[in-house]
Amino acid sequence: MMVDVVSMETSSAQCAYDVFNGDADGICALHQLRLAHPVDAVLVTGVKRDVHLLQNFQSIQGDQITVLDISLDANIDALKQHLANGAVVSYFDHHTAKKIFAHPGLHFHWDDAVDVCSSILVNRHLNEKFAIWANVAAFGDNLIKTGYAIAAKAGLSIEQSHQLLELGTLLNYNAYGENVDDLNIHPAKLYQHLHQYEDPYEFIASSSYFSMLRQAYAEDMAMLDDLRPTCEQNNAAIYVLPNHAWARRMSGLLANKLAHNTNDKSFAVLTQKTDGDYVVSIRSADPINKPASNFCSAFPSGGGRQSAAGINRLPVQELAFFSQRFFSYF
Ligand SMILES: [Mn+2]
Repeated sequence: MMVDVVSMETSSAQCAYDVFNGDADGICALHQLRLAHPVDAVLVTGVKRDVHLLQNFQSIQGDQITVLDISLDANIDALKQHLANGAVVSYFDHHTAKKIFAHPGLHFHWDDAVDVCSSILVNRHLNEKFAIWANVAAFGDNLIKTGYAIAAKAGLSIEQSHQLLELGTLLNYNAYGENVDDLNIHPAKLYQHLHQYEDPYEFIASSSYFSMLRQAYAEDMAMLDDLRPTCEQNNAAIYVLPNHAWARRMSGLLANKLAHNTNDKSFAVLTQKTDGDYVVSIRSADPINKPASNFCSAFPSGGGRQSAAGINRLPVQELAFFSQRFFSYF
C-alpha cells in the first residue's frame, strides 16, 4: 500500500485527494494543475507500476478527488465506490479506459493518441498556461518527437530542449522500482519539492534533488555497463540481475538499451524481486515470426506486445525450465 498522507485535515471534514502516478507525467500533470488552482490535498502516489491507487483511501460525501495518469480500467471498482460515496472526481489520463461510464460526479479528460500524455491533457485544460511542464512530461513519457515539437513551438533552443529532456528522463527514472524503498526520492516528496519551482530551468540550476537524481542515474547506468549475459547463444541472451535496488530501478531501461543496441538478438532480463522470484522483460528481435507476447503468455503471469512483453512472476525454481524454453523459442 502506498498511501501517503502528507497533509491531512485532522477532523472528519471533507478532504481533497491528489492521486497521481509517481513518474514524470503524473508529477508534471499535478504540478501544472496546482500552479493554476492551489489546493491543500492529501497526496496519494507510488512507484510507476503501482497504478491501483484509488483503492488506497476512503472518501466521504463532498470530497474532491483529482486523478492523474493512472488507468481507469485498473481503478474501476474503487472509482465507482468513491462516486457512490458522493465524492467529485476529476480524472486526466491517456491509458486504457474501456470501462468508462457517465456519472454526474465524474469529469473525465481522456485521450489515448500515441502523441498524448496526461500532462498534455492538463495543459490543454489550462489553455497552455504552464506548457513547459507538459514538455518535460512528454520527454519523460518517452514521447521524444512530441517533446521536441512542443519545444520548437515554444521557441526553445536545442540546448534548452535538451535540458528539458534530461529533466523528464530523470523524473521518470526516479519512479522505477518494486516499491518506494527502491526509489532515490519518494514521489510525493519529489512533487512537493518540485512544486516550489514554476520555472524548470531554475529547478535544474538550483535544486539539490535534481543534482542528486543526475548523479544516481549516472551511477545506475554505470552498473549496466559492467553487466554480462548469464547465458548467451547466437540469437538470444539472458541477463539475470541481482536482488538489489539499483537492479529493480534499471531493469526496464536495460531491456530497452539491449534491444536498441542489437537488432539481431532477442533478450530476456530477469530481475530478482525482494521475495526471491523473478520479474521478466522480453524483447524479440523478430516480432512477427517470434512474438515476445506469444512466448510470455505461455506463463501464468505473462503478457504484452509482439516486440516487448513480460512475466510478472517467475518462481525461482522454474529458472532452468524458463531458460530451456527461451532458447528453443528464440
Ligand atoms: Mn503517462
